[in-house]
Amino acid sequence: MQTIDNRKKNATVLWYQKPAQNWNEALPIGNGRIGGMVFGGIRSEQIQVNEESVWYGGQMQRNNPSTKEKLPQIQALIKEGKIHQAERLCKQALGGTPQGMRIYQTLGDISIDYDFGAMFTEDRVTDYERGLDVEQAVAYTYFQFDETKYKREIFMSAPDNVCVIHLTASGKNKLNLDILQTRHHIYDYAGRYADAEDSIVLGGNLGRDGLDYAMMCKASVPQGTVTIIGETITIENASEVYLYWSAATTYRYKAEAENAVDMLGKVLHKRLAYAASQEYNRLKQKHILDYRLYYDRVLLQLGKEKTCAPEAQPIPTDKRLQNIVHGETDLDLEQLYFNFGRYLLISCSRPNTLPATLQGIWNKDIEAPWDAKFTININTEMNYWPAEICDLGECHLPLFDLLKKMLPNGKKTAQVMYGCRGFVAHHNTDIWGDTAPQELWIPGSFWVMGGAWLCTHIWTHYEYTGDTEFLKEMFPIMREAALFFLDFCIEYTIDGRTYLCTCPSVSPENTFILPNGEQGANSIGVTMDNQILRDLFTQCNKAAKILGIEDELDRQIQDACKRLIPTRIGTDGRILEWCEEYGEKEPGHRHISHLYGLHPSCQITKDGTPELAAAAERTLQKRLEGGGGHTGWSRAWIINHYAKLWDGEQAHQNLLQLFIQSTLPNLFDNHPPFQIDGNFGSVAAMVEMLVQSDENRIVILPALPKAWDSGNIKGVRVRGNARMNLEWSGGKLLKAEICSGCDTNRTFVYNGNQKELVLKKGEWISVW
Ligand code: FUC
Repeated sequence: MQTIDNRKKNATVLWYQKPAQNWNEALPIGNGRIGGMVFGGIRSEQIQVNEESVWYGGQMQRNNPSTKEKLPQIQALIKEGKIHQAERLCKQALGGTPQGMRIYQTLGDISIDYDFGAMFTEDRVTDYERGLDVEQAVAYTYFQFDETKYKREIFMSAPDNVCVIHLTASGKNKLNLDILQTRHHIYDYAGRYADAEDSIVLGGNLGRDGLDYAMMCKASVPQGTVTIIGETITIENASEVYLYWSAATTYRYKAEAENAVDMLGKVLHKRLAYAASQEYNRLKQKHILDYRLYYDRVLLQLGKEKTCAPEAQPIPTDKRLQNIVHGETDLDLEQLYFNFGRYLLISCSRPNTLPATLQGIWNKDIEAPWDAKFTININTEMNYWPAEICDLGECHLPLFDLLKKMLPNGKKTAQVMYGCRGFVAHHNTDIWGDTAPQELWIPGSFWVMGGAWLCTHIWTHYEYTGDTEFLKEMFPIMREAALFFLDFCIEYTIDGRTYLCTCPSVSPENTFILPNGEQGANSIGVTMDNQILRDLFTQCNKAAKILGIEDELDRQIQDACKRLIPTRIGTDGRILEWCEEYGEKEPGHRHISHLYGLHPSCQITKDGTPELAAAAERTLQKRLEGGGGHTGWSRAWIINHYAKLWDGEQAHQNLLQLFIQSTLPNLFDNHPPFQIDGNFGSVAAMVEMLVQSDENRIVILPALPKAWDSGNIKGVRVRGNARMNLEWSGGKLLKAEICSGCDTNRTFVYNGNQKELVLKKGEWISVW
């Protein structure tokens, strides 16, 4: 029998038998505020580090003053089908001024260089292993050189807001080390921290109107010596070393009477001194307990306890990923991927931190791909798909803080650019909550739905938590978002019926071909916009009812909702992406925006709207035939879509494809390059395969693939403020239990059967 420990290691530890050769092999740690990528080098340990607010430059005003004047002309040209002319004008009059917003940057690196003596060669090192235990949120490296066993443990504690590194060597006086901090040679000061004999500090400023930042490292040794030489902490003759590291910027800490450098130094010095005053095991246990408060809420077990040969050894993660490429089934790896995804969310998005960027908190570059911003035409939203269903609702909160920050900017953008009331945001935002368009990119930039889509997350959080106070606090933002569209939408007639439509808009980021051969992206009444608005408007109405604010504006929103173009099916049986049936330049386009209604929304359902569901299925098939799903996040969206279509086999096949095509050795999602949305999107999809809920019903095991014939999941959340446990075997449900956060009636569906149950607040009851 394979031991339980081996199976547990398979499902909860990412581990490798050689140091990371590049960043995509390094292992991520983080506490929401600070993050790091651990390489596990032998002679030199490198930890690439981030701090969430290291964004270049200050807040800008980028609203284009010419938009208002040119908008009617752009809209008229689009209505007349003169897309080429309209798009030229869009580029001139709709772009942000300046074109781009602020960017998230790497903070730098910590290096720990071991001096093993002049005769050291790596080929004499044995028993090397490095890993990341996602159940404990601790990274480790072990190896042996000559007779000495070396060990490192690294974690990023949220309660103490520090990175803690514990280095040991089994022999006496074996640890002789140099520790250095760097930032791509672009820092203003570095050296010994004036008030300490054992700490180094590095800092500078982040550009025009930018924040100040600093990072500090402190060393402590029970025996041996710590000296600072220049910028380096040097340690001699130790057998145990504790390093404490942290970073901060003036985003959260404001300098008042004193200068920023002194202020940040004091903040960090105090933080590190407090961490160092605590006994290591206590610090570590505190970190683990805090982390597990989130992590332990959900447990997924796929497959039965496996039996295999007694000599069976666990296999390193990178090799197991390769085995999937060669057609092996590895349910433990699927479980590990699920656990790792939850680990990532807890490690990069916590209450009172900034939300997860395109790379979570982990970015090695000064100029990162897509600036490591918040791209809100799918990516940021996808980052938060697992939050509620995996009972990590608190991890969702940073997104709402960002929305609050966007609100005043978005009201200004609405008014200055479009002459509209309400709140608008385009397809990106940054640390300052910028809402003006990003770049002059025809298929992406001129899209006014970013704020609206984010606002649907307010409703989602409410649905899963039943938190009326939260809804009340956030409701004004939803209403402002809706209000914008009451002013912005124009009338457009299709087949004799007049609808309210967004214009200009794009179906992110696709390009159509008109019957005359002209290509374009900007259009009117795009399907995704109608679907997002249908959600936003109905959610505003529902919230108004709950909060007792059913006023005139609420009625106007209700009327506007009735005048949106319904989701329609084209002559080839697919969902129409635009309001007319156009040709597509890229049939396998990565965005599948017109299936927003299927997922993340519940407007299209298998049982409620079977014709639309069948059309959605044909849409997916065509996208896949055209090469769709080629980016990690696109594949993750497809898995969710198939889950919603109750097609477990397709969902699972696409999950495997994600492992094969879009997963890096450290299990990070590969766009390429690394982008974290695919990790989060597919974790969400794995739950959607097992349980789905909307306001009408809860569907149990809707998309169970044959490969998952047995298993259980505990603690997942469903809409209506409830949590569930499920167990199945041989593809059949054994047990389903639910505990609701309120007294209510719910409908359950399993395998075509329906059941209505009365639920009592706080009581677990058996459903099947
Ligand atoms: C959207 C996507 C790209 C990428 C970028 C960050 O523009 O179309 O694939 O994910 O965001």
